[in-house]
Formats: sequence, C-alpha cells, structure tokens
Amino acid sequence: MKAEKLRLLKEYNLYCITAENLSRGRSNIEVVEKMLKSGVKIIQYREKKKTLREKLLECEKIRQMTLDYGCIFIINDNIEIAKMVLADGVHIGQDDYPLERVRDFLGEEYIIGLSTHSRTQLYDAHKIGADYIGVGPIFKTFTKEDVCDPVGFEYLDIAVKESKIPFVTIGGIKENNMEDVLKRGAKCIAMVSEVVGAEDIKGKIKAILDKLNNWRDKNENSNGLC
Ligand code: TZP
Ligand code: MG
Repeated sequence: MKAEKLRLLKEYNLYCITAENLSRGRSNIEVVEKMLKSGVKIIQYREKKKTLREKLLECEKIRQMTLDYGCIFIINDNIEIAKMVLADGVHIGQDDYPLERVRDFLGEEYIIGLSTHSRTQLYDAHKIGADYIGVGPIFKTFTKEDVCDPVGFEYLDIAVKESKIPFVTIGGIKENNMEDVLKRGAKCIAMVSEVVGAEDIKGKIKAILDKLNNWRDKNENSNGLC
C-alpha cells in the first residue's frame, strides 16, 4: 500500500541513488545488491547515460531484487519504465513532464516525488499532488550535471516548518555532514556519491545507518515519542 511505503520517507531513513559512473567500476546491479544486503529500504535508479533498453533491463532486475528485500523502488525520469516494471514510484524534476500528466499516466498508487528548490516550488508541489519532495541541493555537489546553486539551510528550514508531505534532503550530504542536516529537522536523507563511490559500500552504509539510528533514538526518546 502506498501509505505504508510513504511512511518510510517520513522517518529517519537513508535514500540511496545509483550512479554507475561514480561506482568505481561496479555495475548498478552489484551496487544495488550491496545496498539491499546492508538494509537500505529506499532505492532510486538514476542513470543518465544508458539506452532505454539497457535501463529497462536493469530496472527489471532491480524490481525483483527490491521486492525480495522489501525495499521501495523509485525510478528517476523514466516514467514509462516505471510502469513497465511495476516500480513503486518515480522521481521527476522541475523540467520533466508536468506532475499532473505523470499522475494521469501512472495512476494514484504510484509514488511521485518532485525536486524542489524554493518555497514557491514547495507550495506548488503540494498543490499539484506530489507524494514527496526533494529538498536541495543542500551543499555543493558535482554528481548532477547542470545542478542549481545550493539552496543551503534556508530552504531546508522552510521545508522542515512548512512541508505537509514527506521531504528528502539531497545534495552533497555525506557521513561526516549528515548530522548538520539532521540537526535542522531533516529525517530522510538521500546520498549518491557518498555511498556508490565508497570503497566499502556495506561499511559506509552501516556507519550512516548507525548515525541515523542513534540520532533517532536520542531525539525520539527525549521528545517522549517512543
Ligand atoms: N539532485 C539534486 S542534487 C543531486 C541530485 C540527483 C545529486 C546528489 O548527489 P551527491 O553525490 O549525494 O551530492
Ligand atoms: Mg529529471
């Protein structure tokens, strides 16, 4: 059910995104397998260079793998592949197909995430029915081509206070700066290069999840929420 899947995006969680060009010679499939074995529960397939045919084949495999591990599978940009492989959702940007058209194409059960970079885009995302938003880039990143300037903490603070839908922080987030983002109220954190580019992916994910879990325990206990 979509509501259950969306709950993962509202909680302290690591949202991992593929990038084969940054994966030290490992394939997307190898990297995804390591992510799944390390306990990652949200994976986005993001691949800008391959053919549609290659992407479809990879997504078919990843769909099966993510189902086996009870992991949410989101596909960046390629909404038709998401439909063909029955992914859990898609992630689109401000210059991709309009969200309303993507909703018409995919239907209500699919998760649709939208990248946002400003308060205006945040409100717009709510209005047009995004299920979650990306908030970023928080820090400078070299992973995405044509990326806009970092939005910094100013927009993150707005999202923390004003978003009524789950949001995922992204852009230049690493094991060693993730606490700065958590301190401001972020919960779900997306990382690309920090995970796929790690020599020891499992070790890196364990370190990140340990930090997230410690943070959650400390904060939710002190808030009396547990
Ligand atoms: N969208 C905004 S920033 C970004 C995307 C896909 C790239 C983030 O990559 P990294 O390596 O975690 O900085
Ligand atoms: Mg896009």
